[in-house]
Amino acid sequence: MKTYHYITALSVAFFAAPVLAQSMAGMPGMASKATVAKTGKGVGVITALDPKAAKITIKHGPIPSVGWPAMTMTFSANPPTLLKGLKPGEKIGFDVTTHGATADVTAVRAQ
Ligand SMILES: [Cu+2]
Repeated sequence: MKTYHYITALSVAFFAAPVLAQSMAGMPGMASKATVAKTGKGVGVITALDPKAAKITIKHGPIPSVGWPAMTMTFSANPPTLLKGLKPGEKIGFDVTTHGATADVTAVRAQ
């Protein structure tokens, strides 16, 4: 009986090992996919500006190239100087670069 249990445990370990190795190998791939930069162009209305923190909040339309539906969200301005002269309520076109869950606005155009 003792031998039987030992063999069972061993065979479970043997069969589980490749699965475990495979899922661990998948993790770095997923991580790098999440942090890979994507770029897109959007159009929206500025709802808030925080020049000190270099933040801009935009109610924007869908941006398919980064997989976003329409939403209101806050971006980091990169470079921060692109916030100069902007006002809440202004309609703008903008370029965005995403890094996983965070996003930078990298250019702003008058609409
Ligand atoms: Cu968004």
